[in-house]
Amino acid sequence: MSYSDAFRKQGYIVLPQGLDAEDMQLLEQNSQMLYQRAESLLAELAEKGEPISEFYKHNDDELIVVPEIDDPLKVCRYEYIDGYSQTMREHIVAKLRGYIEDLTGSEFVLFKDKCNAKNPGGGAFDPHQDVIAYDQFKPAYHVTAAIFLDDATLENGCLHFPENYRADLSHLDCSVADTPLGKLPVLASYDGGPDNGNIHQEICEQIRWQPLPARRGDVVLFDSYVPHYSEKNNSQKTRRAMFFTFNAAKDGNFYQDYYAMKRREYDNPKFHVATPTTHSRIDG
Ligand SMILES: O=C(O)CCC(=O)C(=O)O
Repeated sequence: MSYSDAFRKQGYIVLPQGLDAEDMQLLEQNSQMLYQRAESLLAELAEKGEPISEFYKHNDDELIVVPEIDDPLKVCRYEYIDGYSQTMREHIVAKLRGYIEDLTGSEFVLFKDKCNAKNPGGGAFDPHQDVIAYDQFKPAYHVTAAIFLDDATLENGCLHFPENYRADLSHLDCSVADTPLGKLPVLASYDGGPDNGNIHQEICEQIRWQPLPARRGDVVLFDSYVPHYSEKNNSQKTRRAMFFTFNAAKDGNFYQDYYAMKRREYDNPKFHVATPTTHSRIDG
């Protein structure tokens, strides 16, 4: 099966070692710089006693950092990588966009990005479809490139994808979205409460899941409809992965609008769907 057939069927594909040694060296240097910035922002804000949500209302071009649930000084993730780092924009993001354009045969632009730190003992993401979190913006179809700065293993909480969720769930009567890949299902998810954004449990149980361990340097491309989850990191080391989400260029460029909204509404649970942060938890 060709890459694009596999992508159409499963909603994801792996490009083994899609980033070469030179890319990884550049990525490593930049991610260390970005991580340090994220850490020092948390420390500065804690020292000043300024709530993070207030800080971002008047800092338009700063890296966006989200702390761990149980430690306001520990980085859970950071975002706005392309906006903050010219090197990342010109080398890594450009390369990933090229992969997506080759795969789909159309032009794409960056929609959002992030680096999940996934620290020991934390970082589980419940089963979800990414598209649920993006519905306040026009594009209805996105492709994410996940890249791994550390091997993603069963122990440290690698991603899990379905073998073929559309076949598993073909009997379900659910809403569908029109996408460049045809009609794709929008699965019922919890709205509010501790499971906000997660796919209903009884649906998850009907999906045949498979783990997708990945090596440092691998690239996984997945669309915004394919359900996925990851378990917590049971190892002693942080597992770093970056996620660059693109939308079709014909739908418009929303990167700056997305982050302007995120800065205004930092605590909005929309921006924390199925994520392991306190913000994803709202009272239903
Ligand atoms: O970082 C992970 O383990 C999973 C991330 C994920 O599922 C997501 O960001 O949608």
